[in-house]
Amino acid sequence: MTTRREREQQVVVEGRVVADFGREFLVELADRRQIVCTRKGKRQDATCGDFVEARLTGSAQGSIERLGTRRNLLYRSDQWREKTLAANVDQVVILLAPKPAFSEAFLNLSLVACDAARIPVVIALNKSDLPEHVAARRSLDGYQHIGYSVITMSAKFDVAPLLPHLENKLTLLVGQSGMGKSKTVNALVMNEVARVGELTASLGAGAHTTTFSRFYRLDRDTAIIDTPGFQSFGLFHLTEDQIGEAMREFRPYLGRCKFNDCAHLSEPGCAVIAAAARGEIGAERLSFYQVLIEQHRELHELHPEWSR
Ligand SMILES: Nc1nc2c(ncn2[C@@H]2O[C@H](COP(=O)(O)OP(=O)(O)OP(=O)(O)O)[C@@H](O)[C@H]2O)c(=O)[nH]1
Ligand SMILES: [Mg+2]
Ligand SMILES: [Zn+2]
Repeated sequence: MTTRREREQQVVVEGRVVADFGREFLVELADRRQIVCTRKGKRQDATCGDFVEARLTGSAQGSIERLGTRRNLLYRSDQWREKTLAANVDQVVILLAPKPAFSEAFLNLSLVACDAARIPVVIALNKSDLPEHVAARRSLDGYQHIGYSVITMSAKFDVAPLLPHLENKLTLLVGQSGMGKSKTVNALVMNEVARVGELTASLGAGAHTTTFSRFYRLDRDTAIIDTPGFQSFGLFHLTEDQIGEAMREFRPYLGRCKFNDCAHLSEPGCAVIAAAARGEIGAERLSFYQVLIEQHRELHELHPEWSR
């Protein structure tokens, strides 16, 4: 005779990670039941969006036994650690705001990370109800020019411009703290499901800044993942070539430099630098790229043990 508890422990179920609390994960099963899972003895390597097999250890508890193959994985990294953001998403919406003012470096780093992970991107400027949005929107013209979708919206008053982009997709929302990711999720779900950080007079992170990633279903085939804001999108895990290829307007010129191993910093006969001099590549984007490569080299020289 086996006890009920023993029988439950033998049951392996399939599900999807819908919240990543760091040490524990919320896994949604086929019948929409959600169980809290650990991942014992392993690295905490599961992430929101992962398909998993879990062994039941109680009526609403389990342990993740196996991760399914990932279609894609977005993560950031520095010399010390890697942080997964989500897996198996259809697209990323990078949420920006005019106030607090978004960082253009953050935007460029996010674009490189998404491109290197082969995940399509939409750039969304939120808080269009604020007067500062006009200048902020103008600063995004260059991104639209090189082929990115740029939309303007207000989580507070009008999320309609975002809707057609979300349909039948799993979207990952990323952005710095205070841009309005959680407010956007609440507007889409039409409920106060995600805690919004009402900024205090001191500015900085609100009291309700998001601390873990969570998946919200909008309809049967549409869902969105809210993530905690962060300030710097570290790309330590990428190679210099991957970074160069992720600069989409560089692509027509790659392979045309005088030297095969040209890093487009100051080498003679560089096709990328020549294109920038003719105005075919934006000076700010080239300078962002060059500073990134220089920082990347410094970090990798300090930590050769991690370099590929
Ligand atoms: N005026 C205006 N304020 C907004 C809009 N969207 C969000 N906010 C405000 O911006 C602040 C931050 O919003 P959140 O949704 O908590 O921002 P977040 O991106 O989730 O921030 P983290 O969780 O810290 O990463 C709150 O005070 C919101 O009320 C908007 O469209 N217009
Ligand atoms: Mg939030
Ligand atoms: Zn070059």
